[in-house]
Amino acid sequence: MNMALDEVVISRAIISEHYKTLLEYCEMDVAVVGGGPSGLVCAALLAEKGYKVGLIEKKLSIGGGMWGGGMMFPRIVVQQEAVRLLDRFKIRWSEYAPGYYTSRSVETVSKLTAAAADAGVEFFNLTTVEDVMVRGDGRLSGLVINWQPVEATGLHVDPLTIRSGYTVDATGHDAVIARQVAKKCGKPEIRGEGTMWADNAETAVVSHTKEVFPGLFVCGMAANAVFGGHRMGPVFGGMLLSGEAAANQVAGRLGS
Ligand code: 48F
Repeated sequence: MNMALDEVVISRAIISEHYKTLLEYCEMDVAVVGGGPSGLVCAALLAEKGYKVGLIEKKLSIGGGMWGGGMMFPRIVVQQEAVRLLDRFKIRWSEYAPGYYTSRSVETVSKLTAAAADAGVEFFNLTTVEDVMVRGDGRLSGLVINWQPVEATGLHVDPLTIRSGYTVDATGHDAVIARQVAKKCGKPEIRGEGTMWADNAETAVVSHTKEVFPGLFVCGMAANAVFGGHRMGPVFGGMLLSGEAAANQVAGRLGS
């Protein structure tokens, strides 16, 4: 026999489940800010290792700049070095020319997101990081968050603060967290992103993936924006590799 659905039970279920999650994630091992390709890979790999990882994304959807492929053609290009990561996340690809592999942007975002969810990453979408917590020890130890619609509509509503063992700035071209730390604490130096130069940018993004302030790592385009690296357009191997590099470095700090 079918039970009649009660609207209020539906409301209570949503409020009580997410309320529990919010309380639980007031403190977490790693906060990844930005749900683009680099943040998704970083979050998924850290959660797979057993860390408590929250992914904070200001938009409604996860996926950042990957959905649109190149100029709305929903395909991305990945170079040889990163094909193993496509395989790891069971993303189908085909070889276009030696060294150039393509995959579908929608499938790629979806499978990275599914892998992160399967690994236990908790998603906080529609949530903006608007400031950082740096206390007497001079270390980034937390994030000041608010609902994105509050920011978008300019409502005067005070935010809340969460604590994270490590933070990964995966906010893309804007490098929002690193810029906020630089503005408030005087470092790191933000050089700003360079011109289009795909080959150079793709190598640099991995070497620029590092801790730039105590407690703060940068990955993806945010890493190139901090260190003055170039942009690369719709070749995404560097984003995946940078997310992996950030995960390995953060895991190295957290230990087992
Ligand atoms: O831009 P994005 O996809 O970052 P990424 O991982 O990848 C870059 C590529 O998409 C592409 C490229 C490479 O080929 O050049 O641009 O470096 O995703 C960044 C995400 O961060 C979110 C933003 O909405 C986006 O989904 N974000 C930005 N600022 C905030 C934020 C913030 N203050 N709070 C929460 N999320």
